[in-house]
Amino acid sequence: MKQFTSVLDVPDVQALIREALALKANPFAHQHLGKNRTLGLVFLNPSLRTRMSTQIAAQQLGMNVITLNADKDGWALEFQDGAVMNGNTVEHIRDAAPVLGSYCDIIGVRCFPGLQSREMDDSEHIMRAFIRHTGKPYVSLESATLHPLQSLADAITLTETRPKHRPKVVLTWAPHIKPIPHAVANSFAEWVNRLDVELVVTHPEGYALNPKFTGTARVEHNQQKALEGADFVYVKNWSSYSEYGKILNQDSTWMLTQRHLLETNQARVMHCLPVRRNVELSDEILNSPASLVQEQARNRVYAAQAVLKQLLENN
Ligand code: AN0
Ligand code: CP
Repeated sequence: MKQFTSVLDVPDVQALIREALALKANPFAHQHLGKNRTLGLVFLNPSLRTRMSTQIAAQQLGMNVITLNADKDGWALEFQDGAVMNGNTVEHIRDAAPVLGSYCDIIGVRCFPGLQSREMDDSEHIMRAFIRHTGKPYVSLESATLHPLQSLADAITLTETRPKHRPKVVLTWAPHIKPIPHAVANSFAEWVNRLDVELVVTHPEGYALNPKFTGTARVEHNQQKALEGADFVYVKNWSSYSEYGKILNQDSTWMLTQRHLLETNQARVMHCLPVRRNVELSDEILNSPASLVQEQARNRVYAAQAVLKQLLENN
């Protein structure tokens, strides 16, 4: 593995999950691997979990870590080829990225979508520019369309808590006050489709995700019907994909509450965090044993560690 941008980069998903669980049991077993190697983390957007868990993961492998908050501390970057840079951008990615590549052995970048142009966001032009011009192994810290480290942590959490039968997993849209990227939902669907589970996606009309990522998942517009018999409910907001980046619906009946769980199979509830309490998900669920959100966040460390370990071993 030379890059980790999507489940498609992973040769064996089950082996990666097993690797993460082994690291969770013994996090300091490979401290020699990262000796004298540097991980550079570049954040074009905010982060709590991705920033800290990836740093801890790298340190547990013996790596050095440097973080650049490129949205605040770095020069404003230009990504357009041939741009006449007489505006607000100060440095071109063609100049900045090779510098990062010369300082670091592995590069991680967080680059949210602009949610203005679907074509631009779908092209992943920012991520692709970093990969191309740093020339180093790359780990996505959430790109315009996918958040694979989150999904790997979610797959680890599902594996740890999975019942004996083939579980039903429901990805449900929830309300939000801001236009939110599709990356977490796309990525969750893409990864869960690789596990031996039944995946159902539920959302109001107008919120269909890109089928490139949801694949064979069944779509059910009636949320209550979708939730029947669910073993896991993954709650997430996303903006419209067809009316790109727009908020079409803020119907608060879609907020997940205890009432929504009545017909489930005592479902465990998941969310990637940060969560808007009492907008996306009710306090009563988040404060109850049904919630898996802290387990998911903890597994971010071992997801990142398994990925970094493979990148160190193979490059
Ligand atoms: C981001 C998103 O949904 O992509 C980051 C989640 C990890 N969430 C928000 O912007 C609230
Ligand atoms: N879940 C997640 O990626 O959180 P952060 O945005 O805080 O990194």
